[in-house]
Amino acid sequence: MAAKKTWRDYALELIELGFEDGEVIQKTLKKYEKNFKAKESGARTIQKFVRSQHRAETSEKTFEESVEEMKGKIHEKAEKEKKREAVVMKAATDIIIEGFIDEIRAREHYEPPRVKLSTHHNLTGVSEETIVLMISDIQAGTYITKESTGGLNEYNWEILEKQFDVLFDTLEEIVLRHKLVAPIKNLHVHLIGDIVEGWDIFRGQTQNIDRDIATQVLGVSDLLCNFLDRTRTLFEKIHVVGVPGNHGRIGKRGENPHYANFDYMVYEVLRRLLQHYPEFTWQITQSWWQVDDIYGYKFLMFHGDDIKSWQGIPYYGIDRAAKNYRELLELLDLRYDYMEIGHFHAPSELSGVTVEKFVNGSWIGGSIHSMKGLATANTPVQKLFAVHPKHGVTYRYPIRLVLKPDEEEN
Ligand SMILES: [Mn+2]
Repeated sequence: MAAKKTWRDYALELIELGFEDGEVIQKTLKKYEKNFKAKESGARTIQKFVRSQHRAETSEKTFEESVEEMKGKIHEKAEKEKKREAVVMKAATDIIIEGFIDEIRAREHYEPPRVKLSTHHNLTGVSEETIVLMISDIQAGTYITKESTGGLNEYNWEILEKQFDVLFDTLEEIVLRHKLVAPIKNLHVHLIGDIVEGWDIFRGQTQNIDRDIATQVLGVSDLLCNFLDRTRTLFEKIHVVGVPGNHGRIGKRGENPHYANFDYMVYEVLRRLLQHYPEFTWQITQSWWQVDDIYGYKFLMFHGDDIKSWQGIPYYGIDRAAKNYRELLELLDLRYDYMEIGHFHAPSELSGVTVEKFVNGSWIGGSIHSMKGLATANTPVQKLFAVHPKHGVTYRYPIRLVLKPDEEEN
């Protein structure tokens, strides 16, 4: 029995007999209509089949011929693209060149503006500057031996006396140098607390001091008085501002008012010792904070012992204190530009959105507490900076209170 013919076989027969495509589709569909679910999809299936037959007939090219043909097409396309790019480049270059030519033609009679000479090009018009010296964390009376620290640090009253000479000599050198460039007449001394070491701030402190509290107060007042007296050779006016620290407090923390403080006594003694010199002006009150105004720039200062540290690092606390004080002082319509603190013995300058913060160093360097407890010690440093009427704080110097070997011998 012959195999049953499919619609494909029928369609092929019709193609062979020379029927047109349309007729093949019509006839095949009509004959096999029942076998296709929908008429339309059946017609499409037959049409696809008929076309595939035609393609098989016509695509008689060899593989190699087809490759060659394709190569030609690709080359042709690439050539076209290259030409197009060249045309775009040329057009764009022409536009730029034409633009230059037009601009140059339009400026044939251009005259440059007259140059205005800045006063800064010669030094006759230079503004004066004011020097600020931060003094804090002297902790006068501190006694640290080389032996007890394994040679890491040494501190005593004789070293303190020599440090005052180093401070003055360095101040003099910096100021004389800058006076060659700009007039400098005013010094502002910012006393930021912990001038004395105290004697009952922490347990066992009496074993780490070489002067009792009365001699600390009077002795360091003498040294500061002598230092301030010498600054009269460099400056016409000296403004002294003072805030107390935590080492000079009397009694336990919070037991007495914050102004019951030996630092405050030192400031009062200084004011009395120097009261007959007209060069000095004093800003000493019972407040724990002060704002000094220099050319309209406001310098807020307080000691900093209320600032919290996290893992021994106070910088987040300093930042927060700066923002909080900004808000607090709005009660007095007072906006400050710079903040100065001591207490942390880690000299640094911290920038901020609006306020720059200066943290002073100490005089004693590494204490037994910092070295044994935190394995850290900072070089003894006090900060000096200049204030310019137009630019605010400009140059700044760390004054290192380190004795050279020959100074130690004397
Ligand atoms: Mn302190």
